[in-house]
Amino acid sequence: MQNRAIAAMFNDIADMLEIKGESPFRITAYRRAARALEGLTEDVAAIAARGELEEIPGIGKGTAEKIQEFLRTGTSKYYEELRASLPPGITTLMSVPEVGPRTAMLLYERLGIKTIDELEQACKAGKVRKLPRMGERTEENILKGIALLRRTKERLPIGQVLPHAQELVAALRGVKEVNQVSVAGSLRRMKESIGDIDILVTSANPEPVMEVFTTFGRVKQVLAKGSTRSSVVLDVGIQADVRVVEPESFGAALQYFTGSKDHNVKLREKAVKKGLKINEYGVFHVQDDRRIAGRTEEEVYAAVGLPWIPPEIREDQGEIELAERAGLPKLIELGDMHGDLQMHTRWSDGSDSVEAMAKAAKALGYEYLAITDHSQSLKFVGGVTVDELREHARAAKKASDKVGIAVLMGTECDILPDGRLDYPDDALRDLDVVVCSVHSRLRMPRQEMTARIVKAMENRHTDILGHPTGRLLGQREAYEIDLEQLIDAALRTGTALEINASPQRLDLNDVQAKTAKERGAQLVISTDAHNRYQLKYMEFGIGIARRAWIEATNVLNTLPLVQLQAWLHER
Ligand code: DGT
Ligand code: CA
Ligand code: CA
Ligand code: ZN
Repeated sequence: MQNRAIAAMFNDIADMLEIKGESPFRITAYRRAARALEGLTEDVAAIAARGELEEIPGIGKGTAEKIQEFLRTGTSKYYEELRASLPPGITTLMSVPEVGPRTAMLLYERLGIKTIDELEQACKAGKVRKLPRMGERTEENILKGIALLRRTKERLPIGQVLPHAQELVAALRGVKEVNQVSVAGSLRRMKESIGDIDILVTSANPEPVMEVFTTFGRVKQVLAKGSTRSSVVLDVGIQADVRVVEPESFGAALQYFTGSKDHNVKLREKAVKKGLKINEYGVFHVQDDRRIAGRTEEEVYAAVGLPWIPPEIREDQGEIELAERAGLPKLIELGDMHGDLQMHTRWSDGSDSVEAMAKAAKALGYEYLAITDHSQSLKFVGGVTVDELREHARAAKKASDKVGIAVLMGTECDILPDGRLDYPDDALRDLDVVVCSVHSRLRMPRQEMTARIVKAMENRHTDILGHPTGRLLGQREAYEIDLEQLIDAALRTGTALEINASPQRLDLNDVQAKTAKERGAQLVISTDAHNRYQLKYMEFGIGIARRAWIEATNVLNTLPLVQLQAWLHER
């Protein structure tokens, strides 16, 4: 159905006529026509075919002609000419919350402003207040609008976004007028950073849905509120858009707005070869515009001869080609995890007891957990001394018996600057799980740092290399290391590489984890939880692993306890 596309064109025309200061009559006519099309349940092409366009309330002779032209050519000459007649960039100015069409044009004509940067400079220089109907207040408001626009344009780490998005989705799900709800976009693909939150909804009655969306507790500002689309800014400083789509188009819209763009481009090319076209409304035969799919994503992929492809791997990394040959991996799922192999307690810098962590792990359905407090040289986080290790192990055993879950006694042992480990061999020997990580002297030259870590992996007591690159998302770059050499060492020594699921780390990242997996390295996914709530971080680790095409068999802590212990003993 082209109804929405034509409505969008009419709204654009109205915007541009407003910029040009045209008669309010004509502007209103286009806005009314846009609304009429949006409210239509029947395909406008069918109405046009019966010659009944002008019978639609809100459609007149001029707009009816443009609808027919659009149905024939996919655009309208008048629309294209209008666009060409306006300075490029003028609609960019209108994206600043305080700037409407008139102001945008005034700014362009009087001050030659075409970009948001130029607008900012002009406001700061006090030039804007001298224009008619403007003042100091207007300047201040425009500057605030620009700041907000910039803030909301920044990307946020997924850890800061996902919880709010989940809350928002839950709030929408609670509205009785809502049928289906899903996040789309980069969040559904579990990218490590998110530009904005995209949500899709089906509802026969969008008004109460939009009301709940725009009044959600974490909304800081409402950017737009309409019957098919609304946008807000959440207090964490990220934009969220909700779109209401028709049930028959829900799958198509979900597919379209999940992206990635590259994946969608490839999919559309494939459709074209079959005489089909895919858009956010459905899959159609090019010849007669007959719809053949759109209600579910499965339907959309099936229409082009593919199985459904998980969102996390929709990045045009060969997934479409593999899907064609029915060769997609069976991606790991949260439910595959049997335990968590890195966490901290009050024995070092964690804030919960061993027992509290054990209870929380059990509540997550795990069969085991490893307590891996910091080692002795990390004094500033209360690293466990050799003397304390025995008592620490007794506490782990006690918690294990009391809670009824296997508590493995471990350490996150520091890798010293020369590559030795922070505990003597006879202390390491008594531990069930040894995770080794770098926490000091982070700025070594590449060869030295790589050799340091490789040496630690060569220690026969090392089981897992923790947060292999040391990056902190948005705060600290990775150490200088040669990851290929670390993977070589992992294969040679049988050391597992960690995907650290803490949203501050996500280390290995998706690309690195994919390389490690392809080379056959053994992986673990651990939360590095510092309190019992953080055990839930596993979700982020699973996201990274799925983006890395990882299957349950690639990950050690999907093993049942007995098999995990066998692996640990062999070493
Ligand atoms: P983000 O928000 O920057 O983290 O990344 P996305 O992927 O969520 O991107 P966004 O929010 O701009 O758009 C959501 C999805 O909508 C995107 O993944 C694919 C689709 N999409 C958006 N704009 C276009 C476009 O111009 N062409 C195509 N083919 N798809 C688009
Ligand atoms: Ca997005
Ligand atoms: Ca978006
Ligand atoms: Zn660590």
